[in-house]
Amino acid sequence: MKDFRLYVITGEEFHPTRGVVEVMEEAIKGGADIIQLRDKTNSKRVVLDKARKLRELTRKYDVPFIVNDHIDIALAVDADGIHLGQDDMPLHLARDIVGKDKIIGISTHRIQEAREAEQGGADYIGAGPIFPTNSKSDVVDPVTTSYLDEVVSEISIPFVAIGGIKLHNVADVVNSGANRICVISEVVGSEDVKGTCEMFIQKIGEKVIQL
Ligand code: 3NM
Repeated sequence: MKDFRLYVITGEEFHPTRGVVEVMEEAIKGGADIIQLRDKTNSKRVVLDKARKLRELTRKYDVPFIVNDHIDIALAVDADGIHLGQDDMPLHLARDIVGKDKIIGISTHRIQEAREAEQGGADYIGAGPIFPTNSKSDVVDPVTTSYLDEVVSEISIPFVAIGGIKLHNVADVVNSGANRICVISEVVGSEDVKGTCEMFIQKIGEKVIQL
């Protein structure tokens, strides 16, 4: 898969007066280099419609497009991949359905889940929530950057740090060895989506911050 640094997931509740395509386009212009449609509330028909529009947008900018949960929708719009949680369809079945060329990402919250995802052929894992977050309802307690230390030392596939990552704390995550950051609220809830992405990209590139 194409490498990435800033993974932005949709969170429409954080921008009630603006459309999802407009907000994600600003994110891409600011440097988001992979996009996920995550919609846990709307009907399949509504999610499909958004997926179509985001597929069109991401094609225009040549940015990979991932659909959360809905394998059928991902296939219908020819998304680049799917993202699954621990309670979703098992990885091997998902792989059988989507084939070897699609990206499959898995959320992990402890090292055993990360090992299983790697052994099962996931293309990347999410590692989180690093910090407290209000963007996910059934979220586990924060795993802190100590989980990133474990992932860095044991896991070889790409991992993306997620959960409560803000401009003010991203340095801690980067200094723990994360090269790829995943964000919802701090980006899509911002007054300046593009500028916020640019600042994230800059901070991800900074690595160890001198004290
Ligand atoms: N997954 P924000 S945390 C969608 O730990 C999601 O697997 C998580 O949103 C995990 O950047 C999370 O607003 C929410 O905290 C991330």
